[in-house]
Amino acid sequence: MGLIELLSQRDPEVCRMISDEARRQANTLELIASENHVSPAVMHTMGSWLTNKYAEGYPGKRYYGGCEHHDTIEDLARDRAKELFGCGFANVQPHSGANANIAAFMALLSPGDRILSLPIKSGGHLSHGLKPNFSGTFFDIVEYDLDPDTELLDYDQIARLAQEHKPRMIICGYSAYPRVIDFARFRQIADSVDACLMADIAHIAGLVASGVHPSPFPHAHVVTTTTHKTLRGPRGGLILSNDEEIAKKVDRKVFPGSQGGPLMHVIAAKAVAFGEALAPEFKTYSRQVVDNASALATALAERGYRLCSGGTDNHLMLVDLRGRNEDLTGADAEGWLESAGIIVNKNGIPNDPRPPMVTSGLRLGTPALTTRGFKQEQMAQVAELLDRVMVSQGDPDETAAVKADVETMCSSFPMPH
Ligand code: DSN
Repeated sequence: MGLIELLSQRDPEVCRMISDEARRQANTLELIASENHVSPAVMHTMGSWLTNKYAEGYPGKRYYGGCEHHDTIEDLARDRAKELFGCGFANVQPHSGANANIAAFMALLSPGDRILSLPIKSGGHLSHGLKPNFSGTFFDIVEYDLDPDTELLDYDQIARLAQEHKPRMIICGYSAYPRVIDFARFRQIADSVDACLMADIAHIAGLVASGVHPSPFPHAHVVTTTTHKTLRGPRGGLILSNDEEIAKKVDRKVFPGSQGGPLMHVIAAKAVAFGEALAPEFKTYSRQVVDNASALATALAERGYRLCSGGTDNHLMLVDLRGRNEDLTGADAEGWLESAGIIVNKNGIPNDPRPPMVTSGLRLGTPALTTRGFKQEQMAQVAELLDRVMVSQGDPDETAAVKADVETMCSSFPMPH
Protein backbone atom coordinates (compact mmCIF):
# COMPACT_ATOMS: atom_id res chain seq x y z
CA MET A 1 0.00 0.00 0.00
CA GLY A 2 1.38 3.44 -0.89
CA LEU A 3 1.87 6.19 1.69
CA ILE A 4 -1.15 8.25 0.68
CA GLU A 5 -3.48 5.26 0.53
CA LEU A 6 -2.25 4.11 3.95
CA LEU A 7 -2.49 7.54 5.55
CA SER A 8 -5.90 8.22 4.05
CA GLN A 9 -7.13 5.29 6.12
CA ARG A 10 -5.03 5.81 9.26
CA ASP A 11 -4.74 9.59 9.53
CA PRO A 12 -6.79 11.52 6.98
CA GLU A 13 -5.83 14.85 8.55
CA VAL A 14 -2.08 14.39 8.02
CA CYS A 15 -2.82 12.72 4.69
CA ARG A 16 -4.58 15.84 3.46
CA MET A 17 -1.71 18.07 4.54
CA ILE A 18 0.94 15.91 2.88
CA SER A 19 -1.13 15.58 -0.29
CA ASP A 20 -1.56 19.35 -0.40
CA GLU A 21 2.20 19.80 -0.13
CA ALA A 22 2.84 17.23 -2.87
CA ARG A 23 0.40 19.13 -5.10
CA ARG A 24 2.05 22.44 -4.23
CA GLN A 25 5.45 21.09 -5.26
CA ALA A 26 4.07 19.59 -8.47
CA ASN A 27 2.27 22.78 -9.52
CA THR A 28 4.87 25.42 -8.73
CA LEU A 29 8.27 26.40 -10.10
CA GLU A 30 10.87 25.84 -7.37
CA LEU A 31 13.66 28.38 -7.67
CA ILE A 32 15.03 28.29 -4.12
CA ALA A 33 18.72 27.63 -4.69
CA SER A 34 19.06 25.29 -1.70
CA GLU A 35 16.14 23.01 -2.60
CA ASN A 36 15.76 20.10 -4.96
CA HIS A 37 13.40 17.21 -5.78
CA VAL A 38 14.78 13.83 -4.68
CA SER A 39 14.25 10.62 -6.60
CA PRO A 40 11.52 8.23 -5.43
CA ALA A 41 14.30 5.82 -4.36
CA VAL A 42 15.82 8.43 -2.02
CA MET A 43 12.39 9.46 -0.75
CA HIS A 44 11.18 5.95 0.03
CA THR A 45 14.46 4.92 1.66
CA MET A 46 13.81 7.63 4.26
CA GLY A 47 10.51 5.95 5.09
CA SER A 48 12.05 2.52 5.66
CA TRP A 49 12.48 0.14 8.61
CA LEU A 50 15.78 1.78 9.51
CA THR A 51 13.89 4.50 11.35
CA ASN A 52 13.12 1.96 14.11
CA LYS A 53 16.69 1.48 15.28
CA TYR A 54 19.21 3.05 17.64
CA ALA A 55 22.76 2.72 16.34
CA GLU A 56 24.84 5.07 18.49
CA GLY A 57 28.50 4.61 17.68
CA TYR A 58 30.06 3.66 14.37
CA PRO A 59 30.15 0.47 12.24
CA GLY A 60 31.68 -2.34 14.33
CA LYS A 61 31.58 -0.20 17.51
CA ARG A 62 27.94 0.34 18.44
CA TYR A 63 26.34 0.84 21.83
CA TYR A 64 23.30 -1.27 20.85
CA GLY A 65 22.79 -4.80 19.60
CA GLY A 66 21.12 -5.64 16.32
CA CYS A 67 23.17 -3.22 14.21
CA GLU A 68 24.67 -5.61 11.63
CA HIS A 69 22.67 -4.19 8.70
CA HIS A 70 23.14 -0.65 9.94
CA ASP A 71 26.88 -1.26 9.87
CA THR A 72 26.85 -2.36 6.24
CA ILE A 73 24.61 0.55 5.25
CA GLU A 74 26.74 3.15 7.01
CA ASP A 75 29.92 1.64 5.56
CA LEU A 76 28.42 1.78 2.09
CA ALA A 77 27.33 5.41 2.56
CA ARG A 78 30.84 6.33 3.76
CA ASP A 79 32.53 4.49 0.88
CA ARG A 80 30.30 6.10 -1.72
CA ALA A 81 30.84 9.56 -0.21
CA LYS A 82 34.63 9.03 -0.34
CA GLU A 83 34.47 7.87 -3.95
CA LEU A 84 32.21 10.74 -4.93
CA PHE A 85 34.44 13.45 -3.46
CA GLY A 86 37.80 11.73 -3.91
CA CYS A 87 38.82 11.80 -0.27
CA GLY A 88 39.93 9.39 2.41
CA PHE A 89 37.41 9.85 5.23
CA ALA A 90 33.69 10.53 5.52
CA ASN A 91 31.31 10.91 8.44
CA VAL A 92 27.74 10.51 7.22
CA GLN A 93 26.02 10.98 10.59
CA PRO A 94 25.50 14.77 10.90
CA HIS A 95 21.78 15.50 10.97
CA SER A 96 22.25 18.75 9.04
CA GLY A 97 24.82 21.15 7.62
CA ALA A 98 24.82 23.22 10.82
CA ASN A 99 25.41 20.04 12.86
CA ALA A 100 28.28 19.13 10.55
CA ASN A 101 29.80 22.55 11.18
CA ILE A 102 29.39 22.22 14.97
CA ALA A 103 31.32 18.93 14.90
CA ALA A 104 34.00 20.29 12.55
CA PHE A 105 34.55 23.31 14.80
CA MET A 106 34.73 21.09 17.88
CA ALA A 107 37.26 18.86 16.12
CA LEU A 108 39.58 21.67 15.05
CA LEU A 109 39.02 24.50 17.52
CA SER A 110 38.67 25.29 21.21
CA PRO A 111 35.99 27.66 22.52
CA GLY A 112 37.10 31.26 22.07
CA ASP A 113 39.34 30.51 19.09
CA ARG A 114 39.28 32.99 16.25
CA ILE A 115 37.57 32.26 12.93
CA LEU A 116 37.84 34.35 9.77
CA SER A 117 34.64 34.05 7.71
CA LEU A 118 32.22 35.83 5.38
CA PRO A 119 29.15 37.22 7.20
CA ILE A 120 25.64 36.15 6.28
CA LYS A 121 24.82 39.64 4.97
CA SER A 122 27.42 39.13 2.24
CA GLY A 123 26.47 35.55 1.34
CA GLY A 124 27.90 33.51 4.22
CA HIS A 125 25.97 31.08 6.42
CA LEU A 126 24.64 31.70 9.90
CA SER A 127 26.74 28.82 11.28
CA HIS A 128 29.90 30.59 10.09
CA GLY A 129 29.76 33.17 12.87
CA LEU A 130 26.40 34.94 13.20
CA LYS A 131 26.23 36.35 16.74
CA PRO A 132 23.06 34.54 17.93
CA ASN A 133 24.26 31.23 16.42
CA PHE A 134 26.52 28.76 18.31
CA SER A 135 29.36 29.85 16.03
CA GLY A 136 29.13 33.51 17.00
CA THR A 137 28.47 32.65 20.63
CA PHE A 138 31.43 30.35 21.28
CA PHE A 139 34.05 31.64 18.85
CA ASP A 140 35.76 34.94 18.16
CA ILE A 141 34.63 35.93 14.69
CA VAL A 142 36.52 38.22 12.34
CA GLU A 143 34.75 38.96 9.06
CA TYR A 144 36.11 39.31 5.57
CA ASP A 145 33.94 40.84 2.89
CA LEU A 146 33.40 40.96 -0.84
CA ASP A 147 35.00 43.63 -2.98
CA PRO A 148 32.32 46.36 -2.95
CA ASP A 149 32.80 47.13 -6.65
CA THR A 150 33.06 43.67 -8.18
CA GLU A 151 31.06 41.81 -5.47
CA LEU A 152 33.69 39.06 -5.77
CA LEU A 153 35.84 37.48 -3.06
CA ASP A 154 38.79 39.76 -2.41
CA TYR A 155 41.64 37.32 -1.74
CA ASP A 156 44.16 40.10 -1.02
CA GLN A 157 41.88 41.49 1.67
CA ILE A 158 41.40 37.99 3.14
CA ALA A 159 45.18 37.48 3.21
CA ARG A 160 45.63 40.86 4.90
CA LEU A 161 42.99 40.15 7.54
CA ALA A 162 44.50 36.73 8.17
CA GLN A 163 47.92 38.34 8.83
CA GLU A 164 46.38 40.96 11.06
CA HIS A 165 44.11 38.72 13.14
CA LYS A 166 45.87 35.32 13.00
CA PRO A 167 42.69 33.16 12.99
CA ARG A 168 42.79 29.48 13.96
CA MET A 169 40.35 28.70 11.16
CA ILE A 170 39.38 30.27 7.84
CA ILE A 171 36.01 29.34 6.36
CA CYS A 172 35.19 29.39 2.68
CA GLY A 173 31.99 28.14 1.02
CA TYR A 174 28.76 30.15 1.02
CA SER A 175 24.97 30.29 0.82
CA ALA A 176 24.67 33.08 -1.71
CA TYR A 177 27.86 33.44 -3.73
CA PRO A 178 27.38 32.92 -7.47
CA ARG A 179 31.03 32.50 -8.46
CA VAL A 180 33.78 29.91 -8.36
CA ILE A 181 35.77 29.61 -5.12
CA ASP A 182 39.57 29.44 -5.39
CA PHE A 183 40.25 26.79 -2.73
CA ALA A 184 43.97 26.68 -3.52
CA ARG A 185 44.31 30.40 -2.83
CA PHE A 186 42.40 29.97 0.44
CA ARG A 187 44.80 27.21 1.49
CA GLN A 188 47.79 29.42 0.72
CA ILE A 189 46.31 32.12 2.95
CA ALA A 190 45.53 29.61 5.71
CA ASP A 191 49.05 28.20 5.56
CA SER A 192 50.56 31.67 5.76
CA VAL A 193 49.13 32.05 9.29
CA ASP A 194 49.10 28.39 10.29
CA ALA A 195 45.29 28.30 10.29
CA CYS A 196 43.13 25.39 9.24
CA LEU A 197 40.87 25.73 6.23
CA MET A 198 37.25 24.61 6.37
CA ALA A 199 35.27 24.49 3.13
CA ASP A 200 31.50 24.39 3.59
CA ILE A 201 30.38 23.23 0.16
CA ALA A 202 26.70 22.75 1.11
CA HIS A 203 25.46 24.67 -1.90
CA ILE A 204 27.85 23.39 -4.54
CA ALA A 205 28.35 19.78 -3.37
CA GLY A 206 26.60 18.27 -6.41
CA LEU A 207 28.63 20.47 -8.76
CA VAL A 208 31.86 19.50 -6.98
CA ALA A 209 30.95 15.80 -7.10
CA SER A 210 30.37 16.15 -10.84
CA GLY A 211 33.55 18.11 -11.54
CA VAL A 212 31.53 21.13 -12.62
CA HIS A 213 33.04 23.21 -9.78
CA PRO A 214 36.67 22.73 -8.60
CA SER A 215 37.07 20.43 -5.62
CA PRO A 216 38.08 21.69 -2.17
CA PHE A 217 40.44 18.67 -2.03
CA PRO A 218 43.38 18.56 -1.56
CA HIS A 219 43.23 22.11 -0.19
CA ALA A 220 40.77 22.09 2.71
CA HIS A 221 41.61 20.40 6.02
CA VAL A 222 37.95 19.63 6.53
CA VAL A 223 34.97 19.82 4.21
CA THR A 224 31.39 20.05 5.43
CA THR A 225 28.23 19.90 3.37
CA THR A 226 24.55 19.23 3.33
CA THR A 227 23.30 16.38 1.19
CA HIS A 228 20.01 17.84 -0.06
CA LYS A 229 20.87 20.80 -2.28
CA THR A 230 22.68 20.35 -5.60
CA LEU A 231 23.64 16.86 -4.36
CA ARG A 232 19.92 15.93 -4.45
CA GLY A 233 19.89 13.59 -1.47
CA PRO A 234 17.90 13.48 1.76
CA ARG A 235 18.07 16.39 4.20
CA GLY A 236 21.26 15.90 6.16
CA GLY A 237 24.93 16.68 6.66
CA LEU A 238 28.29 15.15 5.79
CA ILE A 239 31.89 15.77 6.87
CA LEU A 240 34.85 14.84 4.67
CA SER A 241 38.60 14.96 5.11
CA ASN A 242 41.84 13.47 3.93
CA ASP A 243 43.66 13.46 7.24
CA GLU A 244 43.28 10.48 9.53
CA GLU A 245 43.88 12.46 12.72
CA ILE A 246 41.29 15.07 11.76
CA ALA A 247 38.85 12.33 10.73
CA LYS A 248 39.22 10.62 14.12
CA LYS A 249 38.53 13.89 15.92
CA VAL A 250 35.54 14.58 13.66
CA ASP A 251 34.06 11.17 14.45
CA ARG A 252 34.41 11.78 18.20
CA LYS A 253 32.87 15.23 17.91
CA VAL A 254 29.89 14.05 15.89
CA PHE A 255 29.25 11.19 18.32
CA PRO A 256 29.36 11.49 21.29
CA GLY A 257 30.45 15.13 20.98
CA SER A 258 27.36 16.73 19.54
CA GLN A 259 24.82 14.09 18.51
CA GLY A 260 23.25 10.93 19.87
CA GLY A 261 21.68 8.24 17.73
CA PRO A 262 22.28 8.61 14.00
CA LEU A 263 19.26 8.82 11.67
CA MET A 264 19.94 5.49 9.97
CA HIS A 265 16.99 5.81 7.59
CA VAL A 266 18.49 9.09 6.37
CA ILE A 267 21.98 7.59 6.19
CA ALA A 268 20.59 4.81 3.98
CA ALA A 269 18.98 7.47 1.78
CA LYS A 270 22.33 9.29 1.64
CA ALA A 271 23.89 6.04 0.36
CA VAL A 272 21.21 5.85 -2.34
CA ALA A 273 21.71 9.49 -3.32
CA PHE A 274 25.51 9.09 -3.44
CA GLY A 275 24.99 6.07 -5.68
CA GLU A 276 22.83 8.19 -7.98
CA ALA A 277 25.43 10.96 -7.98
CA LEU A 278 28.15 8.47 -8.99
CA ALA A 279 26.20 7.59 -12.15
CA PRO A 280 27.25 9.37 -15.37
CA GLU A 281 23.77 10.97 -15.75
CA PHE A 282 24.42 13.05 -12.64
CA LYS A 283 27.31 14.84 -14.37
CA THR A 284 24.98 15.71 -17.23
CA TYR A 285 22.43 16.94 -14.70
CA SER A 286 24.98 19.14 -12.89
CA ARG A 287 26.25 20.61 -16.15
CA GLN A 288 22.65 21.44 -17.07
CA VAL A 289 22.07 23.06 -13.64
CA VAL A 290 24.91 25.49 -14.39
CA ASP A 291 23.86 26.06 -18.02
CA ASN A 292 20.31 26.75 -16.86
CA ALA A 293 21.50 29.25 -14.24
CA SER A 294 23.52 31.02 -16.89
CA ALA A 295 20.51 31.11 -19.25
CA LEU A 296 18.22 32.46 -16.52
CA ALA A 297 20.75 35.11 -15.51
CA THR A 298 21.19 36.22 -19.12
CA ALA A 299 17.44 36.44 -19.71
CA LEU A 300 16.94 38.48 -16.52
CA ALA A 301 19.82 40.82 -17.36
CA GLU A 302 18.25 41.40 -20.80
CA ARG A 303 15.12 42.57 -18.98
CA GLY A 304 17.05 45.10 -16.91
CA TYR A 305 17.72 43.21 -13.70
CA ARG A 306 21.19 43.63 -12.21
CA LEU A 307 23.00 40.39 -11.47
CA CYS A 308 25.31 40.73 -8.45
CA SER A 309 28.92 40.18 -9.56
CA GLY A 310 27.63 40.43 -13.14
CA GLY A 311 26.30 36.87 -13.46
CA THR A 312 26.84 33.34 -12.25
CA ASP A 313 29.26 30.43 -12.61
CA ASN A 314 27.28 28.00 -10.49
CA HIS A 315 23.69 27.02 -9.72
CA LEU A 316 22.54 30.32 -8.24
CA MET A 317 22.34 34.03 -8.86
CA LEU A 318 21.63 37.07 -6.73
CA VAL A 319 19.27 39.42 -8.50
CA ASP A 320 19.30 43.10 -7.56
CA LEU A 321 15.69 44.03 -8.31
CA ARG A 322 16.43 47.74 -8.24
CA GLY A 323 18.01 47.41 -11.67
CA ARG A 324 14.49 46.87 -13.03
CA ASN A 325 12.67 49.26 -10.73
CA GLU A 326 14.18 51.17 -7.81
CA ASP A 327 11.10 50.53 -5.64
CA LEU A 328 11.00 46.74 -5.94
CA THR A 329 11.87 44.87 -2.74
CA GLY A 330 12.76 41.22 -2.22
CA ALA A 331 9.90 40.81 0.28
CA ASP A 332 7.26 42.10 -2.14
CA ALA A 333 8.72 40.07 -5.00
CA GLU A 334 8.76 36.85 -2.96
CA GLY A 335 5.09 37.29 -2.02
CA TRP A 336 3.89 38.25 -5.50
CA LEU A 337 5.79 35.39 -7.11
CA GLU A 338 4.46 32.86 -4.63
CA SER A 339 0.91 33.92 -5.53
CA ALA A 340 1.83 33.21 -9.15
CA GLY A 341 3.27 29.78 -8.34
CA ILE A 342 6.95 30.78 -8.54
CA ILE A 343 8.81 29.97 -5.31
CA VAL A 344 11.86 32.07 -4.45
CA ASN A 345 13.50 33.61 -1.42
CA LYS A 346 14.19 37.25 -0.79
CA ASN A 347 17.88 37.77 -0.18
CA GLY A 348 20.04 40.68 0.82
CA ILE A 349 22.47 41.75 -1.85
CA PRO A 350 26.01 42.83 -0.87
CA ASN A 351 25.75 46.15 1.02
CA ASP A 352 21.98 46.04 0.84
CA PRO A 353 20.52 49.26 2.28
CA ARG A 354 17.30 47.42 3.21
CA PRO A 355 16.88 45.18 6.29
CA PRO A 356 17.02 41.35 6.01
CA MET A 357 13.24 40.92 6.15
CA VAL A 358 12.80 43.37 3.23
CA THR A 359 15.96 43.23 1.07
CA SER A 360 16.60 44.49 -2.45
CA GLY A 361 17.23 41.10 -3.95
CA LEU A 362 16.19 37.59 -4.77
CA ARG A 363 18.38 34.49 -4.72
CA LEU A 364 17.40 32.19 -7.56
CA GLY A 365 18.71 28.70 -8.24
CA THR A 366 18.16 26.05 -10.86
CA PRO A 367 18.76 22.62 -9.20
CA ALA A 368 15.07 21.77 -8.73
CA LEU A 369 13.82 22.91 -12.14
CA THR A 370 16.71 21.09 -13.80
CA THR A 371 15.65 17.90 -12.03
CA ARG A 372 12.23 18.34 -13.67
CA GLY A 373 13.91 18.49 -17.08
CA PHE A 374 14.02 22.24 -17.71
CA LYS A 375 16.60 23.38 -20.24
CA GLN A 376 17.81 26.82 -21.36
CA GLU A 377 14.68 27.42 -23.47
CA GLN A 378 12.42 26.98 -20.45
CA MET A 379 14.67 29.15 -18.29
CA ALA A 380 14.08 32.03 -20.71
CA GLN A 381 10.33 31.43 -20.28
CA VAL A 382 10.74 31.42 -16.49
CA ALA A 383 12.50 34.81 -16.70
CA GLU A 384 9.60 36.15 -18.73
CA LEU A 385 7.03 34.87 -16.22
CA LEU A 386 8.99 36.33 -13.34
CA ASP A 387 9.24 39.68 -15.09
CA ARG A 388 5.53 39.79 -15.86
CA VAL A 389 4.80 39.51 -12.14
CA MET A 390 7.40 42.17 -11.29
CA VAL A 391 6.20 44.62 -13.94
CA SER A 392 2.57 44.21 -12.86
CA GLN A 393 3.66 44.60 -9.21
CA GLY A 394 1.54 41.64 -8.20
CA ASP A 395 -1.59 42.73 -10.10
CA PRO A 396 -4.21 40.01 -9.38
CA ASP A 397 -5.25 39.48 -13.03
CA GLU A 398 -1.67 39.23 -14.28
CA THR A 399 -0.77 37.02 -11.31
CA ALA A 400 -3.61 34.65 -12.20
CA ALA A 401 -2.54 34.61 -15.86
CA VAL A 402 1.08 33.80 -14.90
CA LYS A 403 -0.11 31.12 -12.47
CA ALA A 404 -2.01 29.44 -15.31
CA ASP A 405 1.15 29.53 -17.48
CA VAL A 406 3.21 28.13 -14.58
CA GLU A 407 0.79 25.24 -14.18
CA THR A 408 0.95 24.48 -17.91
CA MET A 409 4.76 24.35 -17.69
CA CYS A 410 4.59 22.18 -14.59
CA SER A 411 2.33 19.67 -16.28
CA SER A 412 4.81 19.35 -19.16
CA PHE A 413 7.69 18.73 -16.72
CA PRO A 414 6.41 16.38 -14.02
CA MET A 415 8.14 15.74 -10.72
CA PRO A 416 10.50 12.73 -10.53
CA HIS A 417 8.37 9.60 -10.29
N1 DSN B 1 19.07 27.71 4.49
C1 DSN B 1 20.06 27.25 3.54
C2 DSN B 1 20.03 28.02 2.29
O1 DSN B 1 18.94 28.32 1.85
O2 DSN B 1 21.05 28.32 1.73
C3 DSN B 1 21.41 27.22 4.13
O3 DSN B 1 21.37 26.51 5.32
